[in-house]
Amino acid sequence: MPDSPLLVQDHGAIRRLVVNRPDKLNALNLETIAALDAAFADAGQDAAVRVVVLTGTGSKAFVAGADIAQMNSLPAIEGREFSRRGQQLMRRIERLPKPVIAMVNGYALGGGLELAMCCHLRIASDTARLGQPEINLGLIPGFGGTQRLLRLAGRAAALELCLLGAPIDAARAQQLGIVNRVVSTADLEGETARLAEQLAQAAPLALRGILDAVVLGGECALEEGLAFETAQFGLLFATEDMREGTSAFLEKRKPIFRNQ
Ligand code: CO8
Repeated sequence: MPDSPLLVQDHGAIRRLVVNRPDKLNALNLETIAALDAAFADAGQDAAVRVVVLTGTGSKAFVAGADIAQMNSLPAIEGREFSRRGQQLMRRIERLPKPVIAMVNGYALGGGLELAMCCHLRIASDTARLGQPEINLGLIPGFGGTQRLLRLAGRAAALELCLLGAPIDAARAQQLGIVNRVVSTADLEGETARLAEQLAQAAPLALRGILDAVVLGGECALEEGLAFETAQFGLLFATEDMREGTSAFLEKRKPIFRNQ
């Protein structure tokens, strides 16, 4: 029986999804994209899951891109379908109602960087290298990279990475706002676990409100985004967790959030 292209591991309320094609530097073929799509759909619906951590097997790569060998053999019409399925997955991750952390443990290239950019937070090892090298293949980013890199790091950085195709190191990626934190390889698992644990203890409905307001609000005009934020803020007054959080502050104790 062949190894599964995706490993699913639960640690309490934290679900780890591990792309598992180390011989191909965790490149995304259609099977892996389908497995990720199903796994994120499941994580989104499972009330026991409060945070998702996405990473790749091994110490060399997060994901080194879409599978070039598979793309090379695809006829034009299927190339379009490949892009469509990839984009559907990226959008699902970005719109997940719970936080997703990309633990970037090595190369995040092409579709791999696009995958990391859909996640809500990115923590990288100091040896990671990130880039959009599609130009070297006669291609452009096809899983939303032109748009998300532009929004994350601005036009100059998006054009530099996509036009020149050269990868950058983790420190430069942090300077450009592409990754949130950079830590040593030895600390990557521990720091990611700490971050995930902090999010797992937070009020899930408020986390969801933030994700909705920032992700969806960021796609609107300011006036609409502000109206959306107000609506989300007001809705949280109907939650037990908001009463618990404010009461705990007043009673000088730690809140316990129950997702209600
Ligand atoms: N696809 C398929 N196989 C890959 C990929 C990939 N993206 N990356 C690495 N591999 C394979 C190699 O072919 C090799 O396999 P084998 O041992 O069978 O020859 C194995 O992984 C190990 O790789 P290397 O021997 O090349 O390892 P190195 O340490 O020498 O180099 C690099 C590491 C620099 C990461 C190098 O492997 C590399 O440049 N990889 C390609 C990176 C890349 O160009 N990524 C972008 C791909 S295009 C893309 O992602 C488009 C997304 C949008 C698609 C839209 C759908 C239409």
